[in-house]
Amino acid sequence: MVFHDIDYNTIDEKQKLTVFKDISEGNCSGYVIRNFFDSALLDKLRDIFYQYPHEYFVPYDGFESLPRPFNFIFKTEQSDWKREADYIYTQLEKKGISEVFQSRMKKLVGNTELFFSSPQQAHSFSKSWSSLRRLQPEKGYFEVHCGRLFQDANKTFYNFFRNVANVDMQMVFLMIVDRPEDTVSDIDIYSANWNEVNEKVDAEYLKDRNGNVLALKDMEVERIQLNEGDILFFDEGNCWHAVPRFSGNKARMSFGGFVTQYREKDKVQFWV
Ligand SMILES: O=C(O)CCC(=O)C(=O)O
Repeated sequence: MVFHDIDYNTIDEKQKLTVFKDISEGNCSGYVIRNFFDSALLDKLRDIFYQYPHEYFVPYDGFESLPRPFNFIFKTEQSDWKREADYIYTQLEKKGISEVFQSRMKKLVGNTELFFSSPQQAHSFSKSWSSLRRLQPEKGYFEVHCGRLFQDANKTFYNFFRNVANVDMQMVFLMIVDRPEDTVSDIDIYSANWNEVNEKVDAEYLKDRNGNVLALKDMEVERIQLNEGDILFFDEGNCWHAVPRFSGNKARMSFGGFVTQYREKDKVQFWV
């Protein structure tokens, strides 16, 4: 697996980075862009999370997300999810984060057009272009998964989106806002790709299309380390990945969202 590792401050216009094109065409596995956000911007993200009334958070075990993940909306009140999406969208605008994020992104994507989901969007399930997630020490983690695993469970959404977008190319951006102490890996990305490996047996085993059971512990894995403010891009839909449990006192906060390619145009949509 090849992950390009570049400091944002060293990128000059002549470099013409094409992050999403490279990932979607399989020219690399992903990009880590160091220092994409500085500490002042990270503080603003923390404020957004902590200023949201705590009693509104749905208490999942060791995990909170603002807004809650879109695949939970059918199980909960739509109005709660909409309030969360509206809150984060408005705050990101107000604090100037959307503007900075978009202008910095432009430096990474060549001619690819960027489209950001918003609460005003009439014809979509998605009402926010990003979410803030917090995992608690010892308890919080994300078991091995990949985006395509969830397409069947969210057929209505994906069939709708499929009309305009190549939903099988669902990339992701992931920034670490608060990094726990002593973390070995911020995210483990396995060499298993949905094209060959399309079944999850349990938290430790996957199954390929020939029926072979594969142990994660024997698989090639990229253990990505991100500092606060670094951002990672990869093909979340097809590459199996996991966020391991961690210890200590500090919670892990991440800021991220999906980035889906359009069909007809060199365009991507940021959404959650
Ligand atoms: O670290 C996170 O916030 C979640 C990353 C992840 O597993 C995903 O985006 O699919």
